[in-house]
Amino acid sequence: MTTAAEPRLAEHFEATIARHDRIEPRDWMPEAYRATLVRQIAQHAHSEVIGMQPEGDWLTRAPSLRRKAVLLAKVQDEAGHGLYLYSACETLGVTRRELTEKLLDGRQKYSSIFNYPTLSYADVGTIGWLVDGAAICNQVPLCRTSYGPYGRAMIRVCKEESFHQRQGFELLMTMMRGTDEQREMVQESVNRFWWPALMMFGPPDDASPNTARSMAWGIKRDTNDELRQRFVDMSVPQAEVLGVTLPDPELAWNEQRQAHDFGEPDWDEFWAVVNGDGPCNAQRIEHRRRAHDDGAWVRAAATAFAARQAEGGRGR
Ligand code: FAQ
Repeated sequence: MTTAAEPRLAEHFEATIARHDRIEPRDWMPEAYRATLVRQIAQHAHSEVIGMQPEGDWLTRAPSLRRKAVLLAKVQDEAGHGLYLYSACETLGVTRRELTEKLLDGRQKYSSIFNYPTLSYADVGTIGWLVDGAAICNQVPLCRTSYGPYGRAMIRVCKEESFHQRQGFELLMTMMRGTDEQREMVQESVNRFWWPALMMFGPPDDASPNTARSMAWGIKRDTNDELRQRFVDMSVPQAEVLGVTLPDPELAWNEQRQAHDFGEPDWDEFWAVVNGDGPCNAQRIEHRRRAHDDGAWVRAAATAFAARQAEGGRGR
């Protein structure tokens, strides 16, 4: 509904964005800005929660108590990130229930990376190093996003993702100092995850329908290609320290650009995975649906308890 005050409110909104100040839940915002935030924050929250599955698969098979404790802490952190992000999204007038329904019936997405399987324990290290590494590249700029609750959630998430990346790198380093078989496991894992990690940043800028608008609103601070480049430049020296080869024959330092040239990810594979046809899409959603159904009694008990408290409160 358009009101007489709307042009003035829109002016105030535009001025706030131009000053790089924060929009807060109480502020007026254009409907398209709100919808874009709900889309991105929900996708991000769903990614954190679905992202627990590939690593969670290895909790019972961790090679030592120490590795198990570290992995358990990491997977629990991802659940916490999901919760901060669902809460940030709720400040935009949607409920957690709506968001969960949209994830389960395919109306909202989650990151393509979590539709790939984890085939060996080296994958736990590679996810920490490359997937959390890519997440950090993407999310550090989001600490300065224009919507207050999202930016504040990102600050804490980024601190924890840094620990996640370090534990992954340390795990891979330990394996690289081990046997030939362990080194092969690491290389094989990096070969499988490198390209999907590059795809996490989304389609190339000229095929990204949302980037220009999201940049203008200060929701995104960098384009998909800028972030992908930053990730490649960050990962190459780390791969050298580890002693692994990144599986891209086109990867080379470009003196003129002061950046690495690299090959083109397989965008057909990316869109197939995004549109539901990746190696684990069906399994991930099925697992999430089962967990949601199994949790029905907890939600019912919590709702009944809250109702009882409210009744008791009135009676006293
Ligand atoms: N996967 O126009 P754009 C993590 C969709 S968290 C699936 O470029 P946008 C932590 C996109 O939604 C990882 N879909 O879109 C962790 C859009 O479709 P729609 C998650 C993708 O929004 C680590 C369409 O393609 N991080 O890893 C993907 O401007 C380890 C066109 O794309 C975030 O969500 C993709 N990779 O830019 C947890 C960060 N890329 O919605 C556990 C926040 C694109 O119009 C273990 N999100 N699409 O139907 C973002 O920064 C952005 O949403 C992008 C996409 C960069 C992902």
